[in-house]
Amino acid sequence: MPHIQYLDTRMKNILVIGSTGQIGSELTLKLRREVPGSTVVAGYIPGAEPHGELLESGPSAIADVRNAGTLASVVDKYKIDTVINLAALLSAIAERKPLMAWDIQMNGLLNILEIAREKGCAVFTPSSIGSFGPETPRKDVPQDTIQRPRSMYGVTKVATELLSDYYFHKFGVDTRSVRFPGLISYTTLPGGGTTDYAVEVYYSAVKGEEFVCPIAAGTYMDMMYMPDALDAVMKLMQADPSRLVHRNAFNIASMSFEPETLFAKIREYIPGLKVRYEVDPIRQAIATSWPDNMDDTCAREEWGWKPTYNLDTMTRDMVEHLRIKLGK
Ligand code: AKB
Repeated sequence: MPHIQYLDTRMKNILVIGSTGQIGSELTLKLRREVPGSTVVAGYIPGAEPHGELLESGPSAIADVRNAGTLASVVDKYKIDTVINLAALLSAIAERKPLMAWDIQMNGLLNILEIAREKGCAVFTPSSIGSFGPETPRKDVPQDTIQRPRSMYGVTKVATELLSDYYFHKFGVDTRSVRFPGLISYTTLPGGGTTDYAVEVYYSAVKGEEFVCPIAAGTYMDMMYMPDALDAVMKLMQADPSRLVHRNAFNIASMSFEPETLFAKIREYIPGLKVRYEVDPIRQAIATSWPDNMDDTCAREEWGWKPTYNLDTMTRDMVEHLRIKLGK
């Protein structure tokens, strides 16, 4: 336990930074619906403004992690007690723009943690399977293990875990996090990630278009359906702190597959799916350096993590929703 008085999580006035991204667009609405009496501010950067229900169902504000002054005024204005920091360049794009990735992921995080320290906020900043590297055990990755990633994204994710733990132990800031697998959803597309193929193939399948796969057959990665990922954030942020042995960041897992297994499952629902491989060397190098699957025992024991979806139930749901969304 930290030697400084522990700051309890409140989850009443919540700022979601990156609210229009793949996770934020769904998490912001879920928090507004499911946390009674909460104010959930949709933080965004110019050019990625909220629209529709996200804009209409609650307040929104410019919240660029690189601008500590504006962030602090949003935190003051809405009396924010919890910051969900989803600002990040994903793994493949971060390899193309490493300095920008460092700026957003590290300088941005430091701004948030300093504000949290001064104003007593809890902070959630996701880590990822990207925090592992080739020296990590390939299978059933333990909670505490070797993390020597080779990508800039991975470097920033390990540093995020360490810096968040530092602020907890040193200053008592209530930081908590999970290592997300590749996330699959039908609402908002991811962008610039190594696991994006596992979302994009569903769109191609439903549209009846050939899918060009950038990841080689046989490459296993942990994946998760978005509803489980959102539940993980809610459950962890509301967990009894006295049960948390770990903080930044918990392994969470629900399924691990390689491209051919996914395509075979989709063909059970859309038999005509056509796939051609055009392996992207940047994404493939990253994927090869990541483990096949994580062991999530600590998350299950310390805060009751339990996923609901498997590959079959996720695929059925994805296909159903995309058919409606795409009018197919
Ligand atoms: C990516 O592929 O970069 C992300 C991740 C696994 O963190 N989806």
